[in-house]
Amino acid sequence: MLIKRTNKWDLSENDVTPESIYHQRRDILKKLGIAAASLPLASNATAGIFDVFSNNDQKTIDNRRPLSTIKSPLSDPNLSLTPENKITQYNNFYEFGTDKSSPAIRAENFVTDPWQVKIDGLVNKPLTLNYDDLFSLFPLEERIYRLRCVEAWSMNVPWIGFSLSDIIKRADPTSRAKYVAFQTLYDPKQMPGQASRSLGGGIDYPYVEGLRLDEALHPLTLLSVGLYGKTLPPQNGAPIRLVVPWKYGFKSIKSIVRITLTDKQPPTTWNMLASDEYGFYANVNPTVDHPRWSQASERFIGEGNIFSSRRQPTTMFNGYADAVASLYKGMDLKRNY
Ligand SMILES: Nc1nc2c(c(=O)[nH]1)N[C@H]1C(S)=C(S)[C@@H](COP(=O)(O)O)O[C@H]1N2
Ligand SMILES: [Mo]
Repeated sequence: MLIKRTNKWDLSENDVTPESIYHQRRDILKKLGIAAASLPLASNATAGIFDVFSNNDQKTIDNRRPLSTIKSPLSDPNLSLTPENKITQYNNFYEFGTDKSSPAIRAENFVTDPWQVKIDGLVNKPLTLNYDDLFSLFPLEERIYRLRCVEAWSMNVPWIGFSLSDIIKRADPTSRAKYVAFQTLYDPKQMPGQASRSLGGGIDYPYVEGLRLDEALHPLTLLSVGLYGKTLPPQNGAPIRLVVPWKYGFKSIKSIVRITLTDKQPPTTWNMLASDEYGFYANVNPTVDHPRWSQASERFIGEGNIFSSRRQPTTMFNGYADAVASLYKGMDLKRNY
């Protein structure tokens, strides 16, 4: 490829794919009667054929726009990135079905513009952001973070966004504000999982999440509007989603329409569904197992086939202990899981 490499992710898929998979792909193409050389390997047109997570070849419409970003000291440039096609095709977004491959397919036509996010509750200056505000109100930073799902898999993602604290400060919380509640869009016409209990995993929608105010104001807590240099695909929570890198992935609520400052700990979706398995805090902690599986290690989703992804130890607060451990000083982290 003659593309100038300005970023890690400008590597062609060729470069990040082990030889064996590469040849396997050529074989599949041959069987299908497609000349390998005639197709760009990383294009959407071929993605379905090679999708190791699903066995259909439906395309997702890519309306993603490039975003320009500034560097952030909170980004970890040493993390090896999970390939973009895995971040965008192996998802948890139950509003679009419970299979990992469902969101990319079912969210294909999800409308994210126009969009509104309300910031209300215990604030002196309630505000409403429109779609364009999400990309223009604050400088967009790139933050390469670890993402650890409670299901014991992990990815490294180059998110784009701004600190949640920027928006909270603008709304000017009153002294009574102690927590922040988040809500995903409720639109069963667009989100089939909200219209069907079986498709949506039995969750009572809208999906809701919450943080303590000091967690919400921590600079690492990100509102993300993009990844891999472009706006978010719908399956990753377009147009705006939360990212709290030291907590299990389910805290990182997608497609947010409302952020409410409150004086009480807000109800959270997975905690309501199974409170003995999913707590309010949900801090990544290798010493506190899920009742049904160990949290001591995780399957890192990197290059290559998902089933041969390597296992690695899980670290306290997902590797962010130096930055966030002080938030939980004196707390029993086994009880407050
Ligand atoms: N609204 C909503 N937000 C959600 C979820 C969901 O089902 N609905 N799943 C969560 C879970 S369990 C994880 S691991 C992450 C996955 O984010 P990703 O698909 O961008 O990797 O989103 C979280 N946010
Ligand atoms: Mo998750």
